[in-house]
Amino acid sequence: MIIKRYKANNMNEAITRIRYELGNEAIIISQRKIRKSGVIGFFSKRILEVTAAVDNKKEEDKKRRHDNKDDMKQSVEAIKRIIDNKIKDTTLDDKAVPNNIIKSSNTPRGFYENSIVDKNNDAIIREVQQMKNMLNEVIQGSYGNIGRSKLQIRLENSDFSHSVVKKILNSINAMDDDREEEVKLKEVVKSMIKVDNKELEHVVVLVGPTGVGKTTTIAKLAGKLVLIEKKKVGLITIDTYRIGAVEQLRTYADIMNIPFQVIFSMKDMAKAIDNMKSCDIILIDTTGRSSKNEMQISELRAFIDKVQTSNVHLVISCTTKNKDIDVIVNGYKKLNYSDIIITKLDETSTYGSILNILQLAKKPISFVTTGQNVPEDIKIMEPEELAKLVLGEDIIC
Ligand SMILES: Nc1nc2c(ncn2[C@@H]2O[C@H](COP(=O)(O)OP(=O)(O)OP(=O)(O)O)[C@@H](O)[C@H]2O)c(=O)[nH]1
Ligand SMILES: [Mg+2]
Repeated sequence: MIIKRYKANNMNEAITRIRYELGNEAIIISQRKIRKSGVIGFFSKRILEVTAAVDNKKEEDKKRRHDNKDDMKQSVEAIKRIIDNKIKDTTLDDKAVPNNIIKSSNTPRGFYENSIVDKNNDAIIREVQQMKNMLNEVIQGSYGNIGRSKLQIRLENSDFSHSVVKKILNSINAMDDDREEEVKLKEVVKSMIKVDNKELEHVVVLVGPTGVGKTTTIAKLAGKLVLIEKKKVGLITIDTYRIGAVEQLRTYADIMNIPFQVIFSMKDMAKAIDNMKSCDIILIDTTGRSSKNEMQISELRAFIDKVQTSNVHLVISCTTKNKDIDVIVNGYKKLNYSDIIITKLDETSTYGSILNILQLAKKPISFVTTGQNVPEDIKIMEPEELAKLVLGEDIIC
């Protein structure tokens, strides 16, 4: 607060001086008539003494606010320009955002020249940082939907991979007729689903990652073939790696009263198959392997080569993440699988993964499994039924 006294001949003169020196915000605290000091003053004319005050903090704040406002305005302009560029790329990454604008004193003159370069004001840095976060959210949220049709958003929410979504949308766009979008969508999805309806024959090998349900599926298939189709079935396992794996399959073989053999080395394979030559179908269970482990996959390949069959089914769970589907489907391609068995349909409510698997594998689905019950939870599903699942019109409970 500044307090100042003015002596003037009249109030007009006092106010003019006060305004000039203290500004328009100044207020008059008091006024009184006085004589000049000293003896001469005693005989002189009375003059006016006016006391005025101004809140200098207010003035400083106002000035600071004004400066800050300017800075913020410039920050916003700078960010807006970044966003304008970035919206085209749909993301706003850290490299593009004002940390370097604010902190770097080496920023070349030019684009950010008049913005906030060289200002180390913590408050502004914080605010700009908050704005950056907010803008990122906005871009990834509502702005992320710009240019995306309802259909695209729906497909993405069904867990279809980007390439599958793109393929579906392109196919629909290429359809030059007046049918409803929903009808076209179903037709496109159905056309992307291939099912292998042919009967199982000779030697069938199941391969796939750990825990997807290979052994359980072998037991289900054996049950279906033996109990319903009255076929002669033999079971072989090469899974001596996991404790209990052999017993798991032996138990099913015992219950169904069918031949069962465990293979410990490659040279035993031909012999075991020969021993079961009276069987209509021989089902071979394998050890769950990571598709990333090339040595294990090569080992499996050597076993399969010994079997000399073209009936190799890749077993994969429909709960597998998109990125993992890619790795599994491609990693197992070395085994030249002929079909896909998709398991655990009962464990999810979005089935986009089915199309993702098929698009990458480019092989038909032989079976799907829908629960843990042996032998009933296995079936062949037609493209129509699978399309309904994939599009969310049906679910497996
Ligand atoms: N919910 C559900 N569970 C299943 C299905 N198929 C198998 N499972 C379960 O998945 C678990 C693993 O099944 P396994 O048959 O042992 O899997 P695997 O692929 O042989 O496993 P490894 O031999 O260890 O590689 C078991 O608890 C099964 O009951 C299915 O369709 N739905
Ligand atoms: Mg197993």
